Amino acid sequence: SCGGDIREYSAAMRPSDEALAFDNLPGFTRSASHFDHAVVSVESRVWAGQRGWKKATTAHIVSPARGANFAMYLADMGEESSGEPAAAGVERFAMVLTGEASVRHGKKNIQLGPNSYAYFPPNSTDVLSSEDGAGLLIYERLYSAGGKPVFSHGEVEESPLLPTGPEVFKLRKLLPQTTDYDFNVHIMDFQPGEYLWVKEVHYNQHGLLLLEGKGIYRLGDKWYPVQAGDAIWMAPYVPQWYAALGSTPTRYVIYKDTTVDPL
Ligand code: UGY
Ligand code: MN
Repeated sequence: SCGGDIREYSAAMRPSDEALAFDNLPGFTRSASHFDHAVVSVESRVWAGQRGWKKATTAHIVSPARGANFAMYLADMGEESSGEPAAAGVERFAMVLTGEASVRHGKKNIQLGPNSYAYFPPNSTDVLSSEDGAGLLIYERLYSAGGKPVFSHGEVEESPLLPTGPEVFKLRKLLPQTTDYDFNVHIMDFQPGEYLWVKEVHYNQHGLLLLEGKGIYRLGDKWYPVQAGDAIWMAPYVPQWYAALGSTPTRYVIYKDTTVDPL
């Protein structure tokens, strides 16, 4: 029957919280993939088993299939899980995002809590494991520098702040800045309203994970609203710029291939 039901359209007047969570909109994603950059937003993770990872799943964000010289993925380690060493000649950097992992390095058993990291040089035999579960960010690449990189580990906040020239963001580099290393992992902190001074274009590649905060990332001629959990791949020479917005600071972690001869 008609006439009896009163139909109101309150959603048109004032969207519900659910409607405002755009990531729940069917078929909608902020993820984007272009020849020189990609955004992999939180709702686009695909978890799968991966050789070498026991009782763990991984979600790849960047790999050479994109033309990258590195791989970037998340590892969701379950109880009593482990990650075998990387393939021969491959170096690995792991940062703990959640939970607790450990590394057996020689006779030492190193505990890695949230916000700590470890670097495994190529052909390291050290095994990563977790008793109660952990969420990890992993970077890997075929080592190319011909030096002698060594195992190291640390906690982000204990790494010293470095000078940034005209930039206002706070900068840490988690690996030694020597020619023994062909990449580094930077931690960058912005207060809301702070932005990159340099509208960067450079030969280096990046794999970025936004750990906290939100803002606008410019990649090429596109502008992406981004929030904690979003990941970004930047190819060589893609114009890149970030402004931190909202009411809380931004922190991101970013891979950069350094001291590699661009020729
Ligand atoms: O070091 C860098 O290239 C860094 N500032 N890039 C970036 O944040 N997109
Ligand atoms: Mn850059």
